[in-house]
Amino acid sequence: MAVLNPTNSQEAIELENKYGAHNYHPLPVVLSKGEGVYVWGVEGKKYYDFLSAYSAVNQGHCHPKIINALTEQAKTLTLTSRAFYNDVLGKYEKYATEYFGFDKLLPMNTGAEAVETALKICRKWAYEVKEIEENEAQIVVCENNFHGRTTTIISFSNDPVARKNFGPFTKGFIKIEYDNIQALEETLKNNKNIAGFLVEPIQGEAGVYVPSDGYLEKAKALCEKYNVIFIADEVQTGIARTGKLLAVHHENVTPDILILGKALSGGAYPVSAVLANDEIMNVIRPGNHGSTFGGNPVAAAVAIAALEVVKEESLAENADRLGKIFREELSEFAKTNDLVTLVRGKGLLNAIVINDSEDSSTAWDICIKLRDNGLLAKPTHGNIIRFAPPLVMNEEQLRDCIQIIKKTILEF
Ligand code: IF1
Repeated sequence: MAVLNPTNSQEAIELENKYGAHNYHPLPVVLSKGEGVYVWGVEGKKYYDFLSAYSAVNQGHCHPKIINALTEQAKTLTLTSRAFYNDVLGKYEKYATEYFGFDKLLPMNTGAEAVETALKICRKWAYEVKEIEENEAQIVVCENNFHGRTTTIISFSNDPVARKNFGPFTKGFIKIEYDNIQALEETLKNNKNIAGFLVEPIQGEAGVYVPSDGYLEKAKALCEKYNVIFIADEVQTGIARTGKLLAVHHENVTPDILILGKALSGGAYPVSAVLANDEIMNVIRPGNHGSTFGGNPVAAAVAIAALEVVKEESLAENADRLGKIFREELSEFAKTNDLVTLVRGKGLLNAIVINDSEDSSTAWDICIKLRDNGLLAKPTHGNIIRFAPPLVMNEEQLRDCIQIIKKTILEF
């Protein structure tokens, strides 16, 4: 019988199973507290968090500065809607546009909403600036992309589990192979109706696929050549996760439209954003787009604090340095162990590929054992385990985690 105030894992799991939609298959662990790189189970067991809520908690759990911004603003003014101005949104928009180097910011709440917003801006720009025939705009996306869960976004996904029985789908998207610059050039050369190219600088959910050096730079150059908008989805790779403020900065690429989410709030509140310069963003006029919570004072205050923490604590530099140690150590280990075939990633967005079939339970079983050994991670597709700790981790903690990972894999 489920109880209202669960005091142990079993009861908490039963409550979710009985009263919650089954749209996830969580690892069997029930968390009740988070601080920095640690989370605690409801029975008090302490874990290293090596998922960071899919890179939303880059600044560490419950960062004091971010929580203080959240609570102070929440006690003052939570929501006005955009029917009126408020005294925080403009400050946030100024701070964030200067922080990332764009003229304007359109505030939303979730990553998927920001992706949808970017698609709408791109299409409107295509009709009103590039003068593509109305309803003919095409946006190029990559195979094995992940950009969110809305009906339009899954329309251009090729993940059957994310798509099946959710049709009919939105038209106007062309899928090409990721990290294949010839495929992009062919598409842009042979089709006059291309409005934009939407790409993850590293494909996260697909299994942390890092594209070839120069791919993003060449893709941006092709977009310029064919007057196509380069849209970078940095919801997961942004905010210092890959060792630079943005993953596109590994190639000195400035996207025409930048999409942010997740760690834009440090995981304290749903905050996402679309940034662009005036010649693109000014196609949006009053009434074209909006959101009840988009740009609310709490989101604005939290995002300013979350972005300040990234700079004050040099999180990008820390992610770069610790990520190199992580990949070096685990690559060495992979040479001596036939269960781990390879390690890949950038900064503190990494993954190991397990030497077993896609449909084997080995990656999952390893994550269960990692949990027992005090570290939380979860497989992405099949036999790939993503490792993404909060960027506030220090070297001693990282080396402790590396030991836990090695010890656990050796137990198989
Ligand atoms: C789930 C992972 C999945 C994203 C990129 C947009 C969004 C995401 C690059 C949408 C969201 C989350 C969603 C969550 C699991 C996680 C995820 F890659 F991060 F691990 F699914 F692929 N662009 N990613 O990664 O942002 O609307 O969720 O705020 O849906 O299961 P959102």
